[in-house]
Amino acid sequence: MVSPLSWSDLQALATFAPDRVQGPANAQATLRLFGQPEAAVRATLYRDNHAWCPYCQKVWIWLEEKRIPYRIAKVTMFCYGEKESWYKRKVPSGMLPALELDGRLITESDVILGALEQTFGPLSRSLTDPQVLALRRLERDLFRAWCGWLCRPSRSEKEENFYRDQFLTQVERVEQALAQTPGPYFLEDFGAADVVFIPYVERMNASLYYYKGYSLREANPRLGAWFDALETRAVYRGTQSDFHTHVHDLPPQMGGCWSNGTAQSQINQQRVDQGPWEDLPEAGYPEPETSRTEALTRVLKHRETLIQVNPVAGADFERALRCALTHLIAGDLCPPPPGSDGALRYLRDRISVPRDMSLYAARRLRESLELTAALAGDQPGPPIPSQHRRDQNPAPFARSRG
Ligand SMILES: N[C@@H](CCC(=O)N[C@@H](CS)C(=O)NCC(=O)O)C(=O)O
Repeated sequence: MVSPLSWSDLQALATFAPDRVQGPANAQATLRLFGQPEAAVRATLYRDNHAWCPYCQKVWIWLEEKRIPYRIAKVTMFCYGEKESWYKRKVPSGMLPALELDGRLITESDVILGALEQTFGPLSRSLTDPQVLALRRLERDLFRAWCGWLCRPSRSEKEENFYRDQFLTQVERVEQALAQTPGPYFLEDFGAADVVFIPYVERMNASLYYYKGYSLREANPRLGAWFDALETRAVYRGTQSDFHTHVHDLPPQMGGCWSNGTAQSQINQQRVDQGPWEDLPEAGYPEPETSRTEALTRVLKHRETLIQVNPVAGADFERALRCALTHLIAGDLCPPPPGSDGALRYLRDRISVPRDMSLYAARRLRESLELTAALAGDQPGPPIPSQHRRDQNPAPFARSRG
């Protein structure tokens, strides 16, 4: 057991400094150039602050895969804060995503992708290619079956099984579609068809594991191989979220997610909420060497706001946080002040991927917050609301971004 490092000691170890503009896809960038001059920028993507919006992820991946220079402007979603008035003047409904392309404002993700395709050419095949169109319809069928199972409470086991089977029928169609080509993607190369499936299949994998005890990625070999192939792509990894983030961002967006209460779903809920987080079927690629420095650097950037907005933080949360960060970066357990366990767990439960940091960095930070909290006690943090996520209001962080 050691004493916590000082903020300046920690700062000296916070060496994560990726190139947000020219380097790999990342959620913090506001400008992406892909080696081109800023004058080459013709597009601005308006997407949500927290990278929770699935339709935004579709456009985001498309722009990154095609390496189109663009700006990013972030907007608040209704479920976690107040919509910016400048955005309501632009898009009165407040809906995301929107894209400004050569000064023209476009809404609706499919219309946006169509306009991008017309301007910059298709990503592999066109969205209007007959095979891509058929796959887009399949994606919608899968989406509807997922909502049917997840987003309504079942009145009986029979009804629950009925909706589960409806979903599994659609999954089988997806497995067959993936089997049509020798590679792991929907068509011969990675392309628009894959981009259309990514956002919701990622959310299905997370939500069904947690609420239904069903592991989409593990139960279906073709989908498993598809996820593995996606994770070889830096663009996908840069936009990828994790189970904890999705299972708690979806209920207010979808109007509720219902657990089937099975023993497996309960085991999975415990693992996602309290760890251990290793081996969750949410990521299959090896942990990057930078995960700990990434987590440390990201916390330090916002440390004052993180302390201010924590509703259970007492006077000594500042020291408790240094204890957790000392464990994160030096590997030494460091006893936090008595009574700080609830505040540490409040923070553990509000790390959002990829908004705050990447998946492995978040795992390391959650682990250090939990191991440190456990030295003080077993007080849980305040529960995560399911009707809204105003506990995730970005406004104080936007002010402190500087
Ligand atoms: N059909 C639209 C759907 C877009 C949509 O539903 N966006 C949601 C976020 S995922 C939204 O902006 N809702 C308003 C809000 O939450 O603030 C599209 O494809 O772009």
